[in-house]
Amino acid sequence: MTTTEISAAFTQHYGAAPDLLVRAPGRINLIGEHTDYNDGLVLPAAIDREIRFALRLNGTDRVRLTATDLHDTYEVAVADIKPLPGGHWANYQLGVVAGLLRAGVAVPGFDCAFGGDVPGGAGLSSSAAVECGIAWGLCELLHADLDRMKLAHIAQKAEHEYAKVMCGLMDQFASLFGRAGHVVELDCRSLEYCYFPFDTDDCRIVLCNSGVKHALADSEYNTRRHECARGVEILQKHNPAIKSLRDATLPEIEAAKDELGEVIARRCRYVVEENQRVIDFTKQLAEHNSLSKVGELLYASHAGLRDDYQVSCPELDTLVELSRQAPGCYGARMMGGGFGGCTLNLVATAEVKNFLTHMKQGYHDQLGLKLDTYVTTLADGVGEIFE
Ligand code: GAF
Repeated sequence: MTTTEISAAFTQHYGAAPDLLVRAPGRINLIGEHTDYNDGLVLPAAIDREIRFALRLNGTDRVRLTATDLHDTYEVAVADIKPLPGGHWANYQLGVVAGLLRAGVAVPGFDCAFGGDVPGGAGLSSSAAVECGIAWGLCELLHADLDRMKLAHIAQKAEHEYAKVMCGLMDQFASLFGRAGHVVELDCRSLEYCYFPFDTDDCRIVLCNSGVKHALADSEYNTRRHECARGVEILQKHNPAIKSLRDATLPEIEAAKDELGEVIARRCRYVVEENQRVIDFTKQLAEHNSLSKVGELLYASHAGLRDDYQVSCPELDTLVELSRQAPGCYGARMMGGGFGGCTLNLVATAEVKNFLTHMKQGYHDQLGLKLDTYVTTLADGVGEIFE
């Protein structure tokens, strides 16, 4: 849905024009997967796929929401907000309102129509975009002075408490802190961050959407978190300085491998190696800019996610294998939580067209599936839309 369409839907439903239009982008992540909730490093960016909101305070005590893409509405009194069962789409907004109230922002009734072009279930964090857009938009309308990091935490908590996914901070951070033409490294422990220009004259970030989202994605995500926490408990017995997997080393994991058991040892090993890959990746970006070197890191990340962290699926593996023979492709890996969604591919700008043809044909030939692709542009984080 375009901004004009969302604005028109707002006026039709609520009988007046909106006071504020907001855009909140989806995200990609170059490298650093499943490291955010382990106090580790991530390297995401906001992209030119976004959720757009039309907003206005309505002078009542009621929150009224219209999901324009779903042709559905939801209404509740602010005082009655609680998590809705059955994965209801309104949970993301309601969770944010609950978080703002807890942070001392007196949220009154408001009207909101929203929609956009972040494909759902593609691992591009449409849910984080919804959370961050409503959080920022309400603060604008209410002149509430919460900084963006605080908003990211409120949005993350909404995901925990209302969507019941125990996510890390990466997706919300990327949607709020994106900068056009840049990727941003976040240290999820210190919350320090650093922007790196990403030059698209040479290379584009291309997403290949496997078109699958396995039902177990959310439950397996929470399981991985528990496995990592269990790993830390065991490693701590040997070295009390280990507060999270960020602090562990490969020799320490090797030494404790009998106690950890095979599965947890693999999870721990993957996280430690992936953190190192983020360091190696940003070093390349800052110093050498060798695309084939960063491409190798992407393939290594995928292998770890597939074999040790075990969050890939046959469709994603097929796409990554196809990319190896694709024209102009430096590297590829599955992206996001896993069990479906997109692969991220680094592709020489001059070869993007040939790359897409190769991938679409190969995916169809091997799995009989249609492949949607997105050639992304790196965008600014959440902000107002000026028409
Ligand atoms: C999902 C989560 F929401 C993020 O916090 C992150 O853990 C990611 O999976 C995996 O890197 O997108």
